[in-house]
Amino acid sequence: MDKQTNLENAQARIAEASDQAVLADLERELLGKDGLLGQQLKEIPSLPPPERGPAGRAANELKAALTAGLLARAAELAEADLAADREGVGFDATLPAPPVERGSLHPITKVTRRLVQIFSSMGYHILDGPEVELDWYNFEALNIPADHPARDSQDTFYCGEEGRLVLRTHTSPVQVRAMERMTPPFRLVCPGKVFRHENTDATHEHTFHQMEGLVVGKDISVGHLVGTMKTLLRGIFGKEIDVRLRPGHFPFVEPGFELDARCVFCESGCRVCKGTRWIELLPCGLVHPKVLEAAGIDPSEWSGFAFGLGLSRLVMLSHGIDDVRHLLGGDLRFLEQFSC
Ligand code: FA5
Repeated sequence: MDKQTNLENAQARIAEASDQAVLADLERELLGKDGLLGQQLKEIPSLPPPERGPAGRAANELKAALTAGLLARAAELAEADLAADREGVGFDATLPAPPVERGSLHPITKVTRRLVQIFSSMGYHILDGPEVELDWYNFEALNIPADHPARDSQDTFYCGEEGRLVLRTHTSPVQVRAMERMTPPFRLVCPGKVFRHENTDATHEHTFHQMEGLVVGKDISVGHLVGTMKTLLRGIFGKEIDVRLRPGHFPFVEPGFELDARCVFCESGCRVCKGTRWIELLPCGLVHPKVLEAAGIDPSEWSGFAFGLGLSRLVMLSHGIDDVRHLLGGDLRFLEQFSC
């Protein structure tokens, strides 16, 4: 059979295809390796060289003709299906529409947005920084040299050559990047994802969220820090909440503190505050002069405070979630509880 007849036969079969499944089989048969086109392509290498060019062009034309025929028939069948639906039982314009599934914001996104709102209203810049960070910004510039024991408390994912790159273990490196670029006075917060090589449990994830805060200005004191934290808590919980400071050690702040907030869930001790009436909220302190210096800011002229809020922990607290692993576990049944 000559090539023209082959093409005509194929076009006739396409025109007769009774539904999309038959058409799909036909497409495989005609355009596949052993089909009409495949056969024609296979013959080309065995042809005398002067005939190969024209044979290649003919194969391309065949492919274009078959593809056009298949597409046209697919469109006809789709139109016919639609028409049948309109006439038959498949379509009833009076039926109520199926419910639309609504997505929702992740609770971490919601609390982040709320915090951004609170801090923007106090004139803070909102910054972002890289999740894959240089060792310098994550540790060295924060007064944590290579042999410092504080590195052990933030189990690190090292990546890149010679351990120069890490997945940031906290949002504090954004502080340093910001101080390098900005001229004091300034205030900023930087929410984001951080990573630690943790043995995970109900309160420890390998990937979680923090929000760093930094204020640099003249005569910044612990009083400014406490006042700002109380404003933050008022914004989140909608009422005045007492806070207290305990000594804490972080090489990039001096003095360093752990800030606790009065339990918002009870009057006399509960599961969340473990009966103490205080909830451990965030580490903070006055920026260490060496950190200011490393970023090119004169510590004899400027001072500042910094804090590192665990966002995952805050979401757990405000929603009574008992396991941090639910947050990024991807279980929609968990997340659907927060839709609104
Ligand atoms: C820091 O990461 C310091 N960069 C915070 C800081 C900033 C101190 C500025 C002083 C000044 P720490 O390792 O304690 O500190 O972590 C801060 C918060 O992150 C903790 O209070 C906790 O809420 C949260 N966090 C720490 N590890 C995990 C974890 N594995 N899973 C979930 N949340 C965690």
